[in-house]
Amino acid sequence: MDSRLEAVRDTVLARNPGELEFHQAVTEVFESLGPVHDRHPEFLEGAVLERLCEPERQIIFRVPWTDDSGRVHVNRGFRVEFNSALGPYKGGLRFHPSVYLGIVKFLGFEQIFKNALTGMPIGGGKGGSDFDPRGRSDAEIMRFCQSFMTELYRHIGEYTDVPAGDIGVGGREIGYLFGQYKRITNRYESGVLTGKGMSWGGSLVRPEATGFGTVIFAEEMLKTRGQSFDGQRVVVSGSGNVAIYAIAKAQALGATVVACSDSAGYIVDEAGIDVPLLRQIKEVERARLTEYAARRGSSVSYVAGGSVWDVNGTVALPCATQNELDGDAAAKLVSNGLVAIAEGANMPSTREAVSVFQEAGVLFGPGKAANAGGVATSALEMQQNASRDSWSFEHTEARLTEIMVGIHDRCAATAEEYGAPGNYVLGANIGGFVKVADAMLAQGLI
Ligand code: NDP
Ligand code: 2IT
Repeated sequence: MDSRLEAVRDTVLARNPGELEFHQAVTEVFESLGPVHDRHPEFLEGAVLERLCEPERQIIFRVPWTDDSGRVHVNRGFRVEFNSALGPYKGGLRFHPSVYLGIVKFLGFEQIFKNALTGMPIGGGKGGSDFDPRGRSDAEIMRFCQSFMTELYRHIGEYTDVPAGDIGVGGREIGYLFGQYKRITNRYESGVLTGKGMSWGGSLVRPEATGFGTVIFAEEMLKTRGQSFDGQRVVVSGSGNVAIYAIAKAQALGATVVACSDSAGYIVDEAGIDVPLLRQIKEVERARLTEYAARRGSSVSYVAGGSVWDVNGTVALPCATQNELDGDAAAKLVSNGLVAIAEGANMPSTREAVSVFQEAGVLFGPGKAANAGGVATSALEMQQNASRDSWSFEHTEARLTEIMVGIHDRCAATAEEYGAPGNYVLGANIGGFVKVADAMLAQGLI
């Protein structure tokens, strides 16, 4: 790392002790930015990096709620409003027991650059709670969401901060959160949340957008080597929102997706994952992958525990969570013939894994570029809300495709411009950073 940047990075790490995922995300971005600072000394003079790493505002709050038996629980809620240089803070809410400030900050930090890359007018933020939704009834989820919003509502708004979903937060949760926001404020402010239901301000294609977008990005990478998804053997991790629609899109483009996972294990289905069955089990019944294996019959194997990355494939799409793919897993994938990997999840590959892929010449699409289709379609939802309009599936999907191809091309062109052709990590980090840094300088010392 460039020594000027290393000094700033060391200060950031010392000021944010114990936040390991945030340290990792900051280090990874800083490693790309040396050449930018050679060309743009004004970024150093304006202390852009120091300001960028300090969130504009961090909110931590108590979320008390009662379960169905009347027992009281107290969780912690977070919203980190990281950077508003390009637009209102924008980013999801994650409900998962692992959530703490370091995770919310890594996600919020990544979101700044991701949102810049989309070309849409959105700043970066993230939030969530250490609440564990697993096994909770609808009524418990509703009471939790209502309590969460009873504090959050005063910090958000269509021109201020626009949350959406992430792990553990989907259409059901956004519905309860929106209802409580509307009730408290007495405003039908559609643009305050995205990921809404189709009959009340949601956008077609938003549920599919992250997974579809990740595959569109990967297809563009493959094209640079004269290849495509057609005929590829694909391994996916996760089986939630992002994974399901990544699987659907990859198969629509002619690939066979042979495996996917949840936090308990993975399935191998050599005939290709049955997407309608997977959706029924995960989206409707909220059941586990063991159920998929049980219903699909003897052609499918379920492996409890273990790593889905033991399954060989030519394309890998990690769509579960951070640091789910380490250096050893990367080496195994490479030795099994991997050609390309695109990150549907945020920071699923460890830094060692990224090095393994890059050194092996595997096409590597980092999350902040490859999974930007979700937030980009959230911005399209905001656009529809602002004009009180709703677009067709075809039109919205065409916009998503155009945005993903644009992100791919900008990353590729930026990597080339900085003398590292094919390095999408460098392209995404520099491309996102320069846009935000220019806006921050223009807006003065704030
Ligand atoms: P979901 O809650 O719908 O699904 C999450 C999936 O990942 C589940 O299969 C879950 O398994 C698995 N998973 C979660 N945590 C772990 C863990 N610690 N270890 C192993 N598996 C785990 O979330 P999404 O699909 O929305 O999000 C997946 C990833 O994509 C996240 O990294 C998220 O930040 C990112 N992302 C999401 C976007 C969106 O629009 N939703 C946009 C861009 C990125 P289990 O059910 O067993 O917990
Ligand atoms: O990580 C992400 O980009 C998301 N969870 C989606 C954020 C959004 O505002 O749609």
